[in-house]
Amino acid sequence: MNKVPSADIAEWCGEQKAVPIPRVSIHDDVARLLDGPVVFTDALAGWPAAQKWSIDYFVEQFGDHFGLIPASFLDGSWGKATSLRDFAENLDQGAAHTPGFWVDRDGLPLADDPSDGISTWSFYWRAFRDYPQLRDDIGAYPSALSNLAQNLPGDVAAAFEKITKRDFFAIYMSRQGTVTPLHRDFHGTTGSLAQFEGNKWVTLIAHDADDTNAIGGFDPERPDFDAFPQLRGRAVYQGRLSPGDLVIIPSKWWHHVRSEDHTLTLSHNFFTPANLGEFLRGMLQDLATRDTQALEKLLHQQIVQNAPSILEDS
Ligand SMILES: O=C(O)CCC(=O)C(=O)O
Ligand SMILES: [Fe+2]
Repeated sequence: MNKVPSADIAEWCGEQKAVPIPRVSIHDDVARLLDGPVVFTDALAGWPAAQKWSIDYFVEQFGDHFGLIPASFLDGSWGKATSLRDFAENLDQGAAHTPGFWVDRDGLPLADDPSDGISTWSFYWRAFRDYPQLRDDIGAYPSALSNLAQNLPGDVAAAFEKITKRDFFAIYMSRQGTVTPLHRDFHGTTGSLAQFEGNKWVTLIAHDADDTNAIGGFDPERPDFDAFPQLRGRAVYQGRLSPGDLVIIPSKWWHHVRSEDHTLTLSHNFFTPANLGEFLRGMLQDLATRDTQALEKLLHQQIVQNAPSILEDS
């Protein structure tokens, strides 16, 4: 049967003993703790969202919102186009039963159900693009975090999001049993997950400068340290995220998340004085890639447009 570890008792992760993620108050002297992960237990108390947000509330407010629901966090190669209401009302049944139609990564309809019986999935919702008023429901992040991203002017944040193709804020609605596999967040940003409904079991693994994305193949629920010897001796933290909790995922730390219930979470990535440089470097690299493509297209057009005169001249 499912064992349900309590919030302050972590499990063994294979041969490695996991450390319970420290549960702290915004009133504690947390600066010394912030080298590693923490869960703030009272950070959301004053937020309007803490009183308002639930899956039912979003269905009431935005039920007709139509979205593409990726069936896999990392691959995103297919999903279902459905409404927020249909998604939420069919959480017990799963993707195969939810009204809507299957689409590939470009949003083109698929003739057959590609889900292969997979019924755990998340509605990753870039809600703040469509409904910026939701930002008013989010309060301040703990000052100890030195979050430089939270109060960026809207147009600056929008420009950054456009360039990186990532959002600083997003909402996850997830079916019970959904797993977000091990990964690290973009451009060295600090991650945070604010929990509004249901419980999540979070595993965090310290990063190393030599890490490559291959580490993402490690499954903390079936740990194989022989296949990933570089993870031997690495700090592993675990804890349960319950409504009202805010977990901080330090820059570049690997994380794996299991929804123990149907869940509602606000994800917020940000930069601080410590990782602003890395974020900007990552963003400039994105911009360079984008520019190169634009330049290529422009040159291509120029060449094609001028082709007749070149041909005439010859
Ligand atoms: O809550 C989850 O399932 C994982 C979210 C996450 O890791 C992220 O937003 O980067
Ligand atoms: Fe993440």
